Amino acid sequence: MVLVKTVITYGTFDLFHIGHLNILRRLRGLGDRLVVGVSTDEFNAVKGKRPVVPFNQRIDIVSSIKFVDEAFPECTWEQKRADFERFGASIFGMGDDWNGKFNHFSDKVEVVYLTRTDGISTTELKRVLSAFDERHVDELKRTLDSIGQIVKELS
Ligand code: C2G
Repeated sequence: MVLVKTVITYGTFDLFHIGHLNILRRLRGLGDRLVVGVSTDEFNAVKGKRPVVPFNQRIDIVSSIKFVDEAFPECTWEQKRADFERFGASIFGMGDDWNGKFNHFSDKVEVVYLTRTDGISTTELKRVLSAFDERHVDELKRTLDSIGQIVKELS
C-alpha cells in the first residue's frame, strides 16, 4: 500500500502574491499532496485582519493552483487537530513569521516553518495600491497645479 504524504497549511491569502505561491509550492514539495485551509472573512475578523478580497474569491484562487490538491475553509483557531485527522496530514507547514507558534502540534504532525519571501506582503501591496487611490491622485494634481503656479510667478 503506497503511503500518500499529505502536507497541510493555512492562511488568508489576501491579494494573492508570489510569497503565497512560493510557500505553497515549497510545502507541496515536502510531500505528495497539499491541502490548504483558507481563512474565512469571519475568522479574519477574529485574527484582526480585514481582507481586501472576499473569502469566496480567495478560496477559488487557492484551489485553482495546480499544486494545491484541496482548499477548505479555516473558521477557527481550534480546528487544526480535526483537520489533521480529516485529511490524514503528516506535515503541517507555515511561513517562519509563525516560527515556534505551532510546536504544540508536534505530537500529531511534523511541524515545519519555511522562510518567508522577502520584499512582498499583503500589507505592502495595500499601501502601494492606496497611493493610487483617486483621492490621493486629486491631491497630487492640486499640488502639481500650485507648483506650476509658483513656477509661472517666478519666471
Ligand atoms: N507568506 C510567505 N511570504 C510572504 C508572505 C506570506 O511565505 N512574503 C506565507 C505566510 O508565512 C503564511 C502564508 O504565506 O504561511 C499565508 O500568509 P497569510 O495569508 O498572511 O496567512 P496568516 O494570516 O498568517 O494566516 O491558522 C493560521 C493562520 O490562518 C495563518
